[in-house]
Amino acid sequence: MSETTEFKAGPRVGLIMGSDSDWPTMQAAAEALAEFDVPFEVGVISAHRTPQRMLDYAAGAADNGIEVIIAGAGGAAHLPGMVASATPLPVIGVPVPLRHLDGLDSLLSIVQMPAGVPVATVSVGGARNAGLLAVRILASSDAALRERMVSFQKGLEQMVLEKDAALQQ
Ligand code: RP5
Repeated sequence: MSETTEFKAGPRVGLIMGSDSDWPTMQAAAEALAEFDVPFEVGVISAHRTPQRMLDYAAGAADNGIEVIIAGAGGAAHLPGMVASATPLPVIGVPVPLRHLDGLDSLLSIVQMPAGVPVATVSVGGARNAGLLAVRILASSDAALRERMVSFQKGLEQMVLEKDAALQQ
């Protein structure tokens, strides 16, 4: 063993989805987390096809070091809400748009939670914002991550200013 033991951080965010068909939408959340070097795990967990696996995952997530869960699903999108019912962790729901109804079904399935069981729902297909929101939640108790979020926001501001400047020429 080397003199310095390399510390490898475990996943802080659980990024789960109801089907592998959700991945083309959900990978934007993975990319956002990777941009901030936030360690995360990815998994397919179906509320309807693997209900016990979903409950086991939700119940064990906090003890496994997960701090935020991002859950994406489409159609009768019960995964985020059911996961939120079985964990004390913050859950961010991503309505995945499917072929029918343009994702309105997914949105309403996720956003209309009963009082007492919150899910922070992002826009239809808004997986990037889900990743960024997870970063912000972690950053509330992580000064280094907060600093990175501040410079990310400055980057957004700079981008708009440059576009405006280009228009003025
Ligand atoms: C939902 O059913 C999944 O989240 C997915 O959006 C949708 C369709 O799943 P597949 O039939 O493509 O596996 O539970």
